[in-house]
Amino acid sequence: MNLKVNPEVQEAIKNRKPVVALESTIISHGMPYPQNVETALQVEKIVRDHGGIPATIGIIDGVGIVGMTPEEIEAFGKKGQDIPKVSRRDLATIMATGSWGATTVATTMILANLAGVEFFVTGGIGGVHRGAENTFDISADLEELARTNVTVICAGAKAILDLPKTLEVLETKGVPVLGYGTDELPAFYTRHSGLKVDSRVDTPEDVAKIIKMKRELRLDGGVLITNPIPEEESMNPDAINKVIDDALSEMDSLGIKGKECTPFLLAKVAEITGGESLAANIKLVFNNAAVGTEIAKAYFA
Ligand code: PSU
Ligand code: MN
Repeated sequence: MNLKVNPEVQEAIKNRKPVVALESTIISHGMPYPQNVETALQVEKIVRDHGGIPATIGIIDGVGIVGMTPEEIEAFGKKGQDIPKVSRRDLATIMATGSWGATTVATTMILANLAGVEFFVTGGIGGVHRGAENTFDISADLEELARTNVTVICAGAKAILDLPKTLEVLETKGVPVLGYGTDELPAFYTRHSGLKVDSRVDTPEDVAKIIKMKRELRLDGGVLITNPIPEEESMNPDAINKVIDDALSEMDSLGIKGKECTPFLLAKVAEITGGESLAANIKLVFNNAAVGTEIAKAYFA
């Protein structure tokens, strides 16, 4: 198999230790250098501080790497957008041709699952884009959550997406959307979307029980834990929504489509907010790393 699992990660999987997968699109396409590398390394440290084993995932020379070295993380950060963003449809081509690839939520789930990693922490998932009724732009992340047995801990989805439609698709596909300490779907930079999650969970043990029950029932697919950004780091909803609207109209006027949409919007929002959104983004990933590792620990306890 075209998969290289870091020996420490391999050993931890074998011994049912709490391994936590991390994605590389957030590094190469989601944040600028050098904050992307600093964040990725700090997230790994938070996972370790909570007693977990981090496994950052990406593709190097056609090989799926599960558990990158700090040097590899540095390379993903530095090369940035020169590394192709790889979703489900791209995966076979990128690996067959020996290319590098930054894995999205979808492909990080696929490679994590192949290696036997059951938990994955990120910032935000892809979803149904605004205007999807015309463009049909729906992230492959949703399809992957429907079929691959990996629990994903995130801060909800950004308001660059159509959040009500994203929830509807997750419902259709049978993906449990759990609110960590909240009844409301968090909207990434802010704690509130005005939308209800399926169910509120308050402890790592609550989540572990639900995941175990889902597996017992042989209901294939992921579980999505949405963990709100801490109050003190969250952004002003009116301000961020205005910025998002501006970024969306610029995207339309530039004619940006398909897989370029998400990276464009992330960069634009960071640019307009003068780094404020980037700071919030970094903090929410840290928070997810802590909660995700606690959930993985409760699951394997
Ligand atoms: N949302 C974010 N930050 C990100 C992404 C999404 O807030 O970095 C990345 C993730 O890798 C996600 C991908 O899987 O974008 C979704 O891209 P698309 O919409 O093209 O499927
Ligand atoms: Mn898309």
